Amino acid sequence: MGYVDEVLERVRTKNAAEPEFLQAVEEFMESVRPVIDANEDLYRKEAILERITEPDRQIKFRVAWVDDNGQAQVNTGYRVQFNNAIGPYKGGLRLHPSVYIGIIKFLGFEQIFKNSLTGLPIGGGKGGSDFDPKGKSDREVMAFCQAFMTELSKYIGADIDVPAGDIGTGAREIGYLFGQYKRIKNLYEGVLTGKGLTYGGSLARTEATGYGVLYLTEELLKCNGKDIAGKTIAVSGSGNVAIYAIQKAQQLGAKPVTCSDSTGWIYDPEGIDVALLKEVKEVNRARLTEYAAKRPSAEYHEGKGVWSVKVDIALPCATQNELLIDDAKALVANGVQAVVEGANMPTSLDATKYLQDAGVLFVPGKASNAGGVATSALEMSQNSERLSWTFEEVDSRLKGIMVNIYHNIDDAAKRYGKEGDYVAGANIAGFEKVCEAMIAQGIN
Ligand code: NDP
Ligand code: 2IT
Repeated sequence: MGYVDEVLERVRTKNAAEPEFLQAVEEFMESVRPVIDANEDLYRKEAILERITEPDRQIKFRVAWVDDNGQAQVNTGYRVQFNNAIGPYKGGLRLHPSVYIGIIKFLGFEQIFKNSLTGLPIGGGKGGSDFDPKGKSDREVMAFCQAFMTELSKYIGADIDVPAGDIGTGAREIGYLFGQYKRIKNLYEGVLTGKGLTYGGSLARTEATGYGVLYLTEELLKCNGKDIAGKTIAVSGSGNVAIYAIQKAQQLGAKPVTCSDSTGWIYDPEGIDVALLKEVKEVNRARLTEYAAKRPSAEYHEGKGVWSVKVDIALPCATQNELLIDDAKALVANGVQAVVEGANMPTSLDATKYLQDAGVLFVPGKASNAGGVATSALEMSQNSERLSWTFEEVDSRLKGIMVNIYHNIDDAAKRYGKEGDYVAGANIAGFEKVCEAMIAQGIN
């Protein structure tokens, strides 16, 4: 058996109860197979694949807090510090009831290669908890965040590990987490990103992931002889990534006609009203039914369905495995030209293959949603020099990074005879830098 298959078998056996982690590893292994096969003896001797699929450490802890009824509640907290070959661990904190170690490991693993693709010095990590912020009062969220950080603070630091937002963790949560870190450590440092603008945050970080998805999409289309202007787009999700993807798509002359949340979805043939969506989701923290009630042109549907709409481009921006094989078939039947991931691993492996085989331009999240973490790294730079840059400066760097990522993944795919396979290109380009750094630093 070849080295790749040997390690894949071992990873499957060892992590059998973590399907999302295995899915991420399987995609990665298939992509880097030609790189490994070209120099199998070296990589085997270095145990590079065993080392890169085994986190540096996994921290798991109890988070006890008191709810508004005076009742003590207990959640589980996680931080997986996956790989710091090219920089301090960096990656978000997910607060969602579905969180368990397999979710955090898949996200941390993806983060290694994503962070490498940004070209900035950041390693891969991820954390979170099975805490559900939905329906909790601000005081309950604060109590949870303070308890969570009380333990997490032992393991992180501006030069060690720098967490940020993800599903369920936005500006409010980052504020409470930062306040508690500062109180415990008596240290004012850039230990988190996505901070508020009054205490070390960067302009354009809020917009960065969604904007970045569109900057990459624009370059992808341009280099494939197409234009984003005039395109109709299906977006899923209605959180941080989705909102700013919709906003930038409109600025580029495209028309996003859908969005969704965990209970239903909106079809708005006149184009999503971003100001209204922001009011419903960012200010009122309400359901999309409220959007439909205030927007005569919008239809609200219960359940899933955004991929059934006829569009030119699909941008999954909600969560993992939200675009499955039947969705891919529906999109292709409706003539979709590009699928660009805003979320992490939103497309299942069989759906990805179906789209690629049908000639759809497909870009994986580790490349297309890297604008968020890239701008987090820019926030770290600003914190280190104790300065803050203008919105225009950060935004123009973000755009440059996304254009660069597109060309790097395109080149990597071509170098291995896989032109147009951006999944292979992203994994290969992300892996090459981390691999070289790991080998240079010896066995550890
Ligand atoms: P938010 O919490 O702001 O929004 C998440 C959105 O997805 C909400 O609309 C939510 O609906 C929906 N959603 C979440 N889980 C599910 C689910 N299980 N089923 C259906 N819908 C769901 O998160 P973000 O926008 O920050 O993150 C979205 C995706 O983008 C995630 O995959 C994240 O890892 C990824 N990402 C985020 C980055 C960032 O900078 N924030 C950077 C790179 C990637 P509801 O409100 O009903 O829960
Ligand atoms: O998945 C991701 O890249 C994020 N949630 C952002 C991580 C970060 O450190 O900004």
